[in-house]
Amino acid sequence: MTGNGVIHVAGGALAVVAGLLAAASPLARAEEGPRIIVITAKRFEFSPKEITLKKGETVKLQLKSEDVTHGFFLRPLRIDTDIPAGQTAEVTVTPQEVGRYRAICDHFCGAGHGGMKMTIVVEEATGSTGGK
Ligand SMILES: [Cu+2]
Repeated sequence: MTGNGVIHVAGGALAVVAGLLAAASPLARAEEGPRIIVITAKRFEFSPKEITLKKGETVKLQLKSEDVTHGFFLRPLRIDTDIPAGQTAEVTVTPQEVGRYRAICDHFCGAGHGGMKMTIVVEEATGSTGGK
């Protein structure tokens, strides 16, 4: 029997996980990093249907496909990426213009593809309060 061997393998896996957690913690402490917004893509919609960003604020969009490959295209914000089937694509964006933008899926994904879109609202940043 190789019972001891199995135990050793399990212990090694735990050590690897612990190592990964330790390696990740310095990043987790950097709270100045970009805000992360998760957007889910599936036939034939994005969820949420609308997000609001602040002008000049850098955000990281995590685009998750729950089924097939989708696209995410928003020319004014210079976003043009594919979201591979079942995977997550990341884009970092810093909007410079206030407005309402329409992001579309630009990778054909089926019958409802033409209606697959979402809205990204960019608002004026309200950074300083009480500066009357
Ligand atoms: Cu599509």
